[in-house]
Amino acid sequence: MTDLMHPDEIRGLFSKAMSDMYRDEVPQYGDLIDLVRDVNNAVLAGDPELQAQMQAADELDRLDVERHGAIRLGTAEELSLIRRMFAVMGMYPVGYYDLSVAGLPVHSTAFRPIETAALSRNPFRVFTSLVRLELLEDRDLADAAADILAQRQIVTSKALFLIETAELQGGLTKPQAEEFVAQALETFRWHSDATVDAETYERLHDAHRLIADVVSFKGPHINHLTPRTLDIDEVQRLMPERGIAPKAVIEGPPRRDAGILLRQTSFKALEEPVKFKGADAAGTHTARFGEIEQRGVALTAEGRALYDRCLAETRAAAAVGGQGQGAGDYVDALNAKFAAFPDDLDTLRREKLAFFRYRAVGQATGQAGDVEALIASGALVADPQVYEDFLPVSAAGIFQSNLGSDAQSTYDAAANQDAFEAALGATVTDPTGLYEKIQNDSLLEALTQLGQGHLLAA
Ligand code: OOG
Ligand code: NI
Repeated sequence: MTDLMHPDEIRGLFSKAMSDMYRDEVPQYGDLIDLVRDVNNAVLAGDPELQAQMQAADELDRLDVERHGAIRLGTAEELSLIRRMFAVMGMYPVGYYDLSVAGLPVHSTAFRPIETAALSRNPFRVFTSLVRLELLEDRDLADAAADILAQRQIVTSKALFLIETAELQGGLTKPQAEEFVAQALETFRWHSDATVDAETYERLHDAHRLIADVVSFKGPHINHLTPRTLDIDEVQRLMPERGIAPKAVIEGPPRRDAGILLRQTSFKALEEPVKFKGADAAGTHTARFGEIEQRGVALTAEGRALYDRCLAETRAAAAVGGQGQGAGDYVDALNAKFAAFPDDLDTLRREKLAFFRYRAVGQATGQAGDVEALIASGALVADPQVYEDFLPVSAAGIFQSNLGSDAQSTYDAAANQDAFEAALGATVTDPTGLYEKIQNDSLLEALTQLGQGHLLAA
């Protein structure tokens, strides 16, 4: 049997190749990476406790390579092909995000690794949206868009061959993996030659800017690549000094001592020159942007319900404020409404609002009365599990801020996870179940290691 490269290693090669390509395509991305690295180093240098905790939890190494990207696809065939491509790199569809409620004609999933070891190696994720042409009111335009999409092939024939090889062989050899990465990269490259004429582009654009972005080009160009920072407020503050103008408000929860879920902010990329079919003069299109994120602890279903409630109350309060409300007012409302959310890890754990991963350190003496006693003795440590997924309200805010404020539409639509999964050719995994399993498995292993098997029955 020939040696196959581990999918984690293929994903590492691929995320590096994507990062290099995006740095060439969008120079501001390179500036942002440098800024995020500076801020992360400063945070770790100023907080030895955090540094030690991340080191012990095996979370430090991944930080420097951690990125998420986003793509938008046109057809069911494309979505299922992309699923097979990402599977070669150990990335699987997790979660279903309905964005029609936010006036966007797409629904989405995130391809990402799911095992603890794979996540600590390189948690590369791609937020992947599928356009919902069925939501367009202009049926003629929807048909025309479908015809245009039916003509493109977003995966090179070599990449397709290697995907099939991986499926048959159970993986790829090193030379095959290297060729696969080079070929897969082609799918996500930016093409300034549009596949449509300027008039068709305008019609698509009028229906929705997202539709024009998906339908008018050869493939699903990667539209942003996001590094993870340990202090998003600091990066946001420093961005203008490096010539980058972020959106006014950070999406998601407020700044807290015990960070939860995900905070994100983005900046608009430049308008890019585009050559439409049959045109001499260049047109323009805004496709790509930049984004940063800060990740906190994953929440249980109860924690998530509390988060959703606090956020809904914030948005309602900000809406009452109405026109003329500034970013400062929104942040005040956010802080006020989230006061109801416990802000220390120990309470989040005891109240079962967040997910943790347990590890044994040292020895336990005798039989402990309960898990709390083991934690108090220092023999058992509970590390917060990083939230590895996305947030639909935040994602909608990121989409909107980069599409321009004129992109507000309303769709008379409901979530349709069944249709999404039929297009995908697979079911999406429920993220909450993944965190729960990691929590339970780690507790079992740690208690066994500490000779506290009697606590497992409890
Ligand atoms: C995806 C926007 C969502 C995020 O981080 O929530 C996203 C897109 O614009 O295609 O990337
Ligand atoms: Ni993003």
